[in-house]
Amino acid sequence: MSARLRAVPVGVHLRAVPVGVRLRVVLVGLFTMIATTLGVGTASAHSVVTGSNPAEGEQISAGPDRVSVTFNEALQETFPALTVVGPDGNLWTRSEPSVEGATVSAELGELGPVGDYTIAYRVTSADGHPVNGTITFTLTAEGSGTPGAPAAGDAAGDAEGSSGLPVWPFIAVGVVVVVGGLWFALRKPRDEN
Ligand SMILES: [Cu+2]
Repeated sequence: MSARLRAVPVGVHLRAVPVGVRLRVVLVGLFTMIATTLGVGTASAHSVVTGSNPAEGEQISAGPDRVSVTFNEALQETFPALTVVGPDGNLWTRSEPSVEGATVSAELGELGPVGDYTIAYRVTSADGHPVNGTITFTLTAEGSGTPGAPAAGDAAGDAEGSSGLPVWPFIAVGVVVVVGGLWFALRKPRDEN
């Protein structure tokens, strides 16, 4: 029996495999591929935020002298961005940001209207990738500070996300593989005789 199967052409051999088995093989491949794709975002080790002052979600009654965001490892010192935009839409940071070790910081001080303030940061990871994001805190008591210029859109943002790799090519390849695999698994075996 097996000797006879080994003798027939490969194409016929494949068609001898039941559709259910072929479908299972395709599904296992599909899940492997999805897992691989999801792993792409975490494979490279970007610097990760470990804390900030003020902290995410913190309620404060007065601004600290400096606003800072700290990462898990020393940053590269090139082109840091760090802004605080108030509920009035104005900039409240009073200096350019500076990087010292794992921390990027800028002068802040007295704030203004009560409400949500958003810290926006962009730094260069130790591995050379840009990392950006936002942190929001709340001022609970009105300050007497003078705001800076109106924030022009997303001051520190608009760079690519924290993952340096675009994901869509992986998704496109995945769709092609899945559609091809399903077509192969589900097509009617042709009667050879
Ligand atoms: Cu990276």
